[in-house]
Amino acid sequence: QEQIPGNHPTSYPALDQPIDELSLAEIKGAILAKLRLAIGKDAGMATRRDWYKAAALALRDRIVHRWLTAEKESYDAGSKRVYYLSLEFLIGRLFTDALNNMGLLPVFEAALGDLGVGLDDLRKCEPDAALGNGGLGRLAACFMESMATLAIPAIGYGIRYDFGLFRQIIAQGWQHEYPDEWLSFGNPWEFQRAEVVYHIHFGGFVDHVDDRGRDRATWRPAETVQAVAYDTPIVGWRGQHVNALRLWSARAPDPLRLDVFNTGDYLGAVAEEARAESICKFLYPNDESSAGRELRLRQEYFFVSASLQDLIKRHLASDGQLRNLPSKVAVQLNDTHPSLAVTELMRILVDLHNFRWDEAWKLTVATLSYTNHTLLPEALETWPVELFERLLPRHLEIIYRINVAHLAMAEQRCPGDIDFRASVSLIDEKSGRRVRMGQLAFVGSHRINGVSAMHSDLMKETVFHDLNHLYPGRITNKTNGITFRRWLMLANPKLTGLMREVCGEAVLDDFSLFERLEARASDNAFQQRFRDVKHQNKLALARLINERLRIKIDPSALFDIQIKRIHEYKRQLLNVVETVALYQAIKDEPQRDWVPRVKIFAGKAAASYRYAKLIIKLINDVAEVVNNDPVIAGRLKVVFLADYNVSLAEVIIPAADLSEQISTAGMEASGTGNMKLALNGALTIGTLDGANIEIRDHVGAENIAIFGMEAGDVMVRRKQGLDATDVISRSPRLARAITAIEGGACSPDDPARFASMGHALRYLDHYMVSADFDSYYAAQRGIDARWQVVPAWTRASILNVARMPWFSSDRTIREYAEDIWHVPVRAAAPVPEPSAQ
Ligand code: GL9
Repeated sequence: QEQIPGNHPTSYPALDQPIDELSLAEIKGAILAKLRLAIGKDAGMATRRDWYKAAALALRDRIVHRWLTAEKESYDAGSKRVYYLSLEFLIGRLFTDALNNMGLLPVFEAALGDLGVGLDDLRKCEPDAALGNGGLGRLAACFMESMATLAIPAIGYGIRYDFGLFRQIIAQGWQHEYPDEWLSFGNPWEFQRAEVVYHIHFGGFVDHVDDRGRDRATWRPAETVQAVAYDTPIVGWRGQHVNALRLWSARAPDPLRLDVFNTGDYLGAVAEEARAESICKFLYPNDESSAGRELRLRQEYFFVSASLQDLIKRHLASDGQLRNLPSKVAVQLNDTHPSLAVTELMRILVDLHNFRWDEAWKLTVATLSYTNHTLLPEALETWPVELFERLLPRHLEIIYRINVAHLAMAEQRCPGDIDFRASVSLIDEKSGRRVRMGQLAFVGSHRINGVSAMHSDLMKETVFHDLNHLYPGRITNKTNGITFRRWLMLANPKLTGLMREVCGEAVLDDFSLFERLEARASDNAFQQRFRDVKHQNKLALARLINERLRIKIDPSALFDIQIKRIHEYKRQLLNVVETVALYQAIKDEPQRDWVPRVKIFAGKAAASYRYAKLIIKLINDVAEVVNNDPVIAGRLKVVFLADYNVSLAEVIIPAADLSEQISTAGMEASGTGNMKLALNGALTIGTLDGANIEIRDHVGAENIAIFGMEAGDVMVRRKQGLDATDVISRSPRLARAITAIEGGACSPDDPARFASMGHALRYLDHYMVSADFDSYYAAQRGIDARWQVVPAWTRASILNVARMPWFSSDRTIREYAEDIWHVPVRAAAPVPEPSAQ
């Protein structure tokens, strides 16, 4: 693979070098100057939030220099650039992330300490940027960090939502949603680019004229909205390279109709502005199901059009030739949400730059690539043709024209096969006429990737079977990864410290050195220190749980963690049914030496997903019963932590002993929480689904607990029907747990509350909760047994950490760079000098 020749230093100072007085004084001065000059306060008057902002701005200054240098270098070199289009970026907090990557964490901590403020207190003043729903958005954030680390010139494009993912409040066990006002105290990271504005059009009609035998289309839109750029710098590890995350905000070209205002119609005067701004008002809280709303389609076109206009302008300014686009530009479509890029790029090339259709098509396909993140049919977006026509008339024409050529190919490939043509068509004719965004993205991309080995295989076998036949070789796999800087170094500094000691300082730059842990996995003294670290992390989580919920948990109990969006296929319900069964078993034999366990749940349900919200209520109702039963005596506790987000994950994950990855096989495309938990030493209990399979292959089958049906079994069983009467009649334990739940044992205030759930478990077991129960229960008891053999458990935990380096998003991004984008990446970071001490 090509490497960027670099003026990067050949070695870096160790992070634990003593802080020199000069830089300490400089940083203190910088923070105080920001406090006075940018915030307008004295140290005496400043609130904690003021201090946070002053420190963030002082840090930002230091990042900006590197940013501008990196920009200039890549322009001067004429480097190819990656544009990552994503409707979601689940960033979380940036302050310590940026400090750590800049190598400035120790000096800022010392400087703030001298100024009388604690870094950790300031850190908590930063609101999470929650511009994403879950795994898909968090992946985009990890990728941005890895692209910067690997010095790939890249821009992330998305929407600057005024309100991120809703804030979750649990009241009487039920989820309630409130707006997430993350911008209400300003955002020190972003730069508004008031001069970077594009016009985005909607509606109207299309004029066609014949220009010497060539059709010329002119779109006459009815409505125009402006997109304004806001840039956030994303700094890579060791601070050598910085990329921009460019988020678009919407506004009306004419923000106030003065004539209308002067008639006294104050609302009417700002109506246009309100309509425009609604586009970036808020992130749809949908989880793998399309919102199906006009506003969502407007959001998609808005950000796609602004981003493509921006990158074309940039390309023209530096290269001048649109026919070179694919050699200078790679556009990655994160799911189907930016699929309109296919049609928008065609429109720009054909309508605005007079390209011939066929040439434009070649350029488009060579420039775009598409990542699929799920096979759930309800998540593959489709839009009614009628809506499309009303909002984007020219784009619909372009889709029809693409489809003509595409269907002709299909006919050539499988002559006379109507079903084949219907299945690959960009238009679904079955359920009303609808535009299929997955098909559109597939046809318009040179590479289509899945996010784990199994998922990519299933793509070829199921949803994209026929398209794969028509365009063989386009589908490729890129197993997801996570950034270790955030999910190990920052979230778990104690474990990181231990690893630096055992694997050497260079481990921070070269994760393959994790393997040095292997030799120590059975070493008693090392095991003890490893357990001490976990214990400290568990104490911190126990404190948080006590503060938030007034539930006291035993830090030496097994912390059993399921944190992710609440969804039937993720099977939180399987975990709860097992909890009830275990509760009943303890009640039967209270004198036995049960392994103390704390079941910790966190996650949000889509606001409109009633069944998922009922599952949350069930978890909380079960918690109420179990936690207050004197017979249990604290040996089983159930905790639901509200408002799960990136920052909460950073506290929970380092404290986990057991990681629940128990989706119905074939349904979780990859998962990334599974990687974060294993990296922090949790053992996985999981199905053979998504990246769990590759985790097993890396950590070794003896260091993970696999249970349940495989994807093939699930398909077979589903064909036979969803009735679970057979498995329930064979499992008295399951029967008893279901009977308790449906009969109101956990909901005495409303005994019928979970009757519908009992019915589903018995007769509509689509997610195989009942079918997998016995296998899961047995695997859990196996975990209990292993937990009691402390050295063996610790060894397995250490080996999980040691064998996770492959799951770094740096590895994933290298693969994208090599196989899809064709851009050079920086060599593995050089090994740091030994510490001065
Ligand atoms: C998801 C998949 O469901 C996950 O298995 C996968 O790890 C991530 C990232 O590739 O993508 N697809 C998807 O729509 N979501 C995913 O998490 N949902 C959310 O982000 C809410």
